[in-house]
Amino acid sequence: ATPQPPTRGALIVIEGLDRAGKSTQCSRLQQRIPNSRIIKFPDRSTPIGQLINNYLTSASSPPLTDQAIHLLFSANRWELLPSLLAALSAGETLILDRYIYSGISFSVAKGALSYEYCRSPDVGLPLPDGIIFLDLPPDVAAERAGFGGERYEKREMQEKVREVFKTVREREQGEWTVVDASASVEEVTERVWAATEKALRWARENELREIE
Ligand code: ADP
Ligand code: 2DT
Ligand code: MG
Repeated sequence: ATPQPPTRGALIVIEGLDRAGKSTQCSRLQQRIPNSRIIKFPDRSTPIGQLINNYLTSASSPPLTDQAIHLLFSANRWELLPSLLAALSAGETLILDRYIYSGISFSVAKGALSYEYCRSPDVGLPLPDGIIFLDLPPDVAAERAGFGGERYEKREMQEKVREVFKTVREREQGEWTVVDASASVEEVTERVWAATEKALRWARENELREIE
């Protein structure tokens, strides 16, 4: 018999505000899904990622303009695209810790850039098979460990980002699941898993699409 190409891997995105539990849930998912890998955006290890890291961690003046940093976040996704596509076609499932939805939400929340402007550089990237939004009020997030003091980790900014995320969930195509992230780690994992199983099934039966 002719050997069949492997089924493609699934593209699963975990989104949410800072300290919503994204990294915790990504690693728990990764343990449950055979042949899977976590990709974290921004990927600070690349040359573009280092520019992003400098922007987030230092109060350099003058800082990069809102446009410049926005485009760098998107470029950071485009530079990884060939390796993402290669992994997916080889059958590996990718669990993304943030994606274009953080890109739109954080930049729009700053107030100066339009929604259309912010989404346009990501058009053409692969559309996730499932997008799971971990929803947590910023005051609950503030009580969790891990406050880093990076550029966007301020109460007012987080409130605005949460608002923009609502618009993003209404406007952006894809299968969205909102999970109440204030539940216990185990409960959140069960809800994330239910959504993930759907995404894995979808990916077995459908071609990968692009963000339009
Ligand atoms: P993110 O990646 O979204 O910033 P993390 O997964 O790093 O969030 O979690 C932030 C902090 O909150 C960590 O100290 C983590 O152990 C804790 N945490 C994660 N999920 C929960 C939860 N469901 N309930 C309470 N604390 C949590
Ligand atoms: P972490 O704390 O998860 O490393 O995120 N961000 C992220 C953007 O503004 N645009 C993007 O495209 C992405 C992926 C969210 C670092 C910060 O970068 C923000 C928080
Ligand atoms: Mg994290």
